[in-house]
Amino acid sequence: MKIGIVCYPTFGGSGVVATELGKALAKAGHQVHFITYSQPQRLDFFNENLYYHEVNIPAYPLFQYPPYESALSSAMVHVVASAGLDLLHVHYAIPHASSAYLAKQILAQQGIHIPVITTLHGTDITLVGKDESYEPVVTFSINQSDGVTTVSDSLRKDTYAHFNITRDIEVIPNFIDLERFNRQKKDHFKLAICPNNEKLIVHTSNFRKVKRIDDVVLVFDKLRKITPSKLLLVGDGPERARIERLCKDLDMLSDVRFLGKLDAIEEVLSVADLFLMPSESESFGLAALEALACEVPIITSNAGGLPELNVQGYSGFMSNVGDVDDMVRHAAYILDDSNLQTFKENALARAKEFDVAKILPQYEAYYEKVVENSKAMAL
Ligand code: GMT
Repeated sequence: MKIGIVCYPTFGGSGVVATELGKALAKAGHQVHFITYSQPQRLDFFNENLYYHEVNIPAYPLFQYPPYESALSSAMVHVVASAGLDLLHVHYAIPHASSAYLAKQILAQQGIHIPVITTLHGTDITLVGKDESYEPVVTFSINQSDGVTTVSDSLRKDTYAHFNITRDIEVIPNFIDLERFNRQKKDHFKLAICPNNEKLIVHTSNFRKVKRIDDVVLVFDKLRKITPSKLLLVGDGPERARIERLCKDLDMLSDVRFLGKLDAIEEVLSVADLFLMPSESESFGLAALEALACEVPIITSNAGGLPELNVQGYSGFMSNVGDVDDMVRHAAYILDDSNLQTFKENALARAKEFDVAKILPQYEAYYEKVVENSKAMAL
């Protein structure tokens, strides 16, 4: 099949999932065309089935806000027509689904019928999308898509709850490439950070409010008094400066390191003992799945789709959002030397259930179904 993939190319779960999906589809023999405004962060793999088309957004003094959606629709029109695509798969509703709708209408006038699948990732529904500035367009473009998927059952329910959706939604969870995400031997790195054999706690995110990084810091501050440990904070974003101040105020800077944005996240996870994700809302929690794949148990909140990933008392523990003391109690239990190895083994076993080899066929089957349905509708 020839598939066009549209996504945000920079750091962020939706772009990572879209790019990894495209790479896996290309390896499986499909022809994949990425249509994005810059080269996707994880597009570090090339084979004869992968193509990348940059969306050109010309500047003009009149444009206070460059009309990205129009440029994106035009790029979709060009690529679908010139490459003879069978399907457009857009990730994150805003504005990709409405741009795809416009491209589809333009192509129909040229006698080209292109089905569109929209994958909803989380904040496009739970946060930004339901704002009245976007809601009518999001509702319309979800309803007009030929196929819609969400990354968890929780997000599917949220979509029906927040929008007037009149169509079926398929759940296809996030997945993991276990060839890349696995526990590597990095003893020298562990020794450099934890010279006295302390336990290593990791949090990775885009440092937005929804991630509740204050809770990461507060959990760690209490935990280090029970179990000698160090904290690595990976990523960057609007909350970082405030969180650095909080660590300074709590006199923790000797036990905490801010690593900033990092590509080789699997190397850090390979030396970690515990991963923290206390998010306010999380449609799936891809970063937690990456940790599990590197044999790192997880302490998460029970928000959104996290209960579909984290198995209570097996891969880690869940607590109510903001329940710092409960998280500390569970973290200390996991880190106890008599429990840690079992949790590490369970973490890997749980990650294997989301192996790309298991999830890719679900996307392929859904693609076939949507393309067949739309051919039948066009007759
Ligand atoms: O986590 C983020 O804030 C980034 C965001 C995105 O859309 O780029 O991630 C969302 O999509 C991921 C991939 O499907 C999910 O694993 C994350 O849980 C989800 N984030 C939230 O719902 C907050």
